Amino acid sequence: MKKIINRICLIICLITISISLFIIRSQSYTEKRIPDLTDEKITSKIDSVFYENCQKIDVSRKANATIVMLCRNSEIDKVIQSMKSLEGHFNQWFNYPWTFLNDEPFSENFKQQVSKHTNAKIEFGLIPKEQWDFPNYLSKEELDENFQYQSDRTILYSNLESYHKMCRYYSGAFFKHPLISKYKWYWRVEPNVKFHCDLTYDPFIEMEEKNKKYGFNIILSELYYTTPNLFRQVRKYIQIKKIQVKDTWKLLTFNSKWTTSDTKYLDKPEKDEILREIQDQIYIKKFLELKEKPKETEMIDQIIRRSKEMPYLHEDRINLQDFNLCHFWSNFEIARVDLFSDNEYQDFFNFLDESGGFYKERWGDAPIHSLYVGMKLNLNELHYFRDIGYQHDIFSHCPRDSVVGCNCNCPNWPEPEIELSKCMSYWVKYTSDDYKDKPVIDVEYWENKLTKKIEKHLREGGKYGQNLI
Ligand SMILES: Nc1nc2c(ncn2[C@@H]2O[C@H](COP(=O)(O)OP(=O)(O)OP(=O)(O)O)[C@@H](O)[C@H]2O)c(=O)[nH]1
Ligand SMILES: [Mg+2]
Repeated sequence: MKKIINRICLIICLITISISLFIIRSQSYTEKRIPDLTDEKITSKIDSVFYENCQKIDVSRKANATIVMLCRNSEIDKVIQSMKSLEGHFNQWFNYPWTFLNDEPFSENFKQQVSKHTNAKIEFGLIPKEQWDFPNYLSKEELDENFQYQSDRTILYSNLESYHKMCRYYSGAFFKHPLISKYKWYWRVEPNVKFHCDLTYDPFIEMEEKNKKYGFNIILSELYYTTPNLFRQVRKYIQIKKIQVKDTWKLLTFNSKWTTSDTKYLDKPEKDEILREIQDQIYIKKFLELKEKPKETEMIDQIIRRSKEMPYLHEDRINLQDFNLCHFWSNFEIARVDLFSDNEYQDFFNFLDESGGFYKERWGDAPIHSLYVGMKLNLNELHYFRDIGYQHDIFSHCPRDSVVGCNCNCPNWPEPEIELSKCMSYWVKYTSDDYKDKPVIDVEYWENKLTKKIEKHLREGGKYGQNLI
């Protein structure tokens, strides 16, 4: 009996210790967690979530929209996975038609299988060969040589001809397909994606009402070596066509035009740094002009150090701008078909296509759509679907229910708002209500002002190089 009582005591003790440890751990976790972007309400006059939580479903109005998926017959299981997820969280209530596109005819099995997973209309489209394949004037040898070259440099997916074709098709032609061009809106979905929250309102109707044209879910940085020449081509296009870029452009670029000077101070984006540099240059000039140099060893050291410095080489800088590599991850898009199907986009695409970047490099449709959006749309025409929990591949955005979202069931997975936060933080910064572009620094004004100050300082016996700013 005593043995049994002892055992029971031991078990109770162990349970109590475990519970206490669990409470202590979770408390210290809560205490330790530093607030990050995911705790913030990202909301401004430019863009906010359409609704913060679940809504009463209203299907009284419908948009002219489709859910589009480009896929292969062999991907049927992954296609069904995506369908089940999107139907379960959204389309079972809204019944938007599905459109499947393929460069080969869909099999009967594929058609039968997918039709079991939606009550909505389904259409299956074959992609015309001339839109899928590279133009005839490019020989197989030339294409293979380029793919092999990229593959040798270990550029992701670059040895897959089909991947290049897919990116080129999504960049330049999917919206021309008659099964897509009849719609005003599309929601792009891929095989094997997951949705983590319910979407209880109609995103197309909301986009339409708020005059939005392009909706995204994840914004991240492109792999540099997939698109080394893309930005140069886009800038060339902007110059030739004299395009006035819209304000989304700043989200995707580093602009080095901080000053009124085209050539000086390019690597110094902050005002303090630019003024310091102006001051240093004036001191050096004055010092070198002296017939008899005083024993200012600091100045001599500075001049020697500068003469040895290697300037940073900005490989892609063109017209004082760099692509910051941020782009909307286009495997999720809710957008207007005519954004891409109109002549302006077609002209832009043809220009890029002729440069050969879809085979000489591995340009993705994501940076191409994004740079076009950057050129042509203002930030208030974009929408961040923050409330849509979405997983593709290794990235999964899932909102904290406490901030936004409806019935979210978030996986324990790295959150792009934190892990990939650089591009997202630009979005937050540029869309915030109190954001103002930095005023351009008038170099001539500061050169004159600091020259006078330095001359006075030196006349009064001051030291060379002393900071007067
Ligand atoms: N019909 C067809 N669809 C393709 C082909 N290549 C890719 N796709 C589809 O195009 C979309 C993007 O292709 P993925 O291979 O998933 O490209 P990704 O998303 O960049 O790469 P992952 O990170 O591997 O998913 C998917 O919907 C694919 O099913 C192809 O050769 N034929
Ligand atoms: Mg994919």
